[in-house]
This record gives sequence, structure tokens and C-alpha cells, in this order.
Amino acid sequence: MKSKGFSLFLTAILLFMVVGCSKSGPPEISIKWPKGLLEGTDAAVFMVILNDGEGGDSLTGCSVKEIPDLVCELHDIVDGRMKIVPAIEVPPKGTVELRPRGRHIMLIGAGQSGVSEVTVRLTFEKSGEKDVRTELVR
Ligand SMILES: [Cu+2]
Repeated sequence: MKSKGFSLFLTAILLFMVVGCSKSGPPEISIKWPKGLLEGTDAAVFMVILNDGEGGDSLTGCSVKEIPDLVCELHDIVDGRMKIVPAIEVPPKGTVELRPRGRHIMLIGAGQSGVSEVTVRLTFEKSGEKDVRTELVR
């Protein structure tokens, strides 16, 4: 039979482990392989978002630096249809892939702007703004 002291000791160890594991640091966001595809009047932008940090983050918005009036939306494909989402979660020590037929960034009217390259300004909940330069190709 376990003694009360031993149980207390075990509880203390478990508590220490839980607190130790839930320790979170800041996110460390970087962007790789941006690619913009013009589709009719709009453009879909794909990329890989990497988080090397101990803390999670969330992509909550976007805009185009050169054309501030251009509408930039976060999209996902739900049941085969494009849908606006309020945020894209970026887990700690994780990667989020924005890709065709998956989550992506949509630049509404970019096809009518005549530009072939843009700077997409991503807004992250914790990391703030990150600029990503991308070509827009057909
Ligand atoms: Cu879209």
C-alpha cells in the first residue's frame, strides 16, 4: 500500500511535468515558396508558413502593400467550395501549407490591377506583420 507521503511526492512530480510541458514561448514565423496564380479577375496566393517557435500563432488578415485598396481574404475549401475564414492557425513547431484546393489567400480584383508582382502583407496575431513578395502568374 502506498504511503500518503509517496502519493504527495508523485502528485508533485506529475504537476511539475504538466507545468513543464505547457511552458510556451513566442512563435517564430517564416514564409517559404510564395506563389501567386491569377484566376480570371482574382489571384490565389499559396505559400508555406513555418513556425519554429514554442508558441502558436494565428494568421488573421492580409493586404497588398502596393495596392492598399485591394481586398485580401483568407480562404479555405469547404465541401468543394471556397469560403472566407476569419483566421488560419499556425501551431507551435508546426507548418501550415497554403495550396491549391486547400487554404489560400485570395486577392480580389488583382487580375484587373495589371501588376505581375506584389508584396502581400500578412498580419499575425502575435508576430505582427510579415511581408511576402510574390509573382502573379497565369
Ligand atoms: Cu479563394
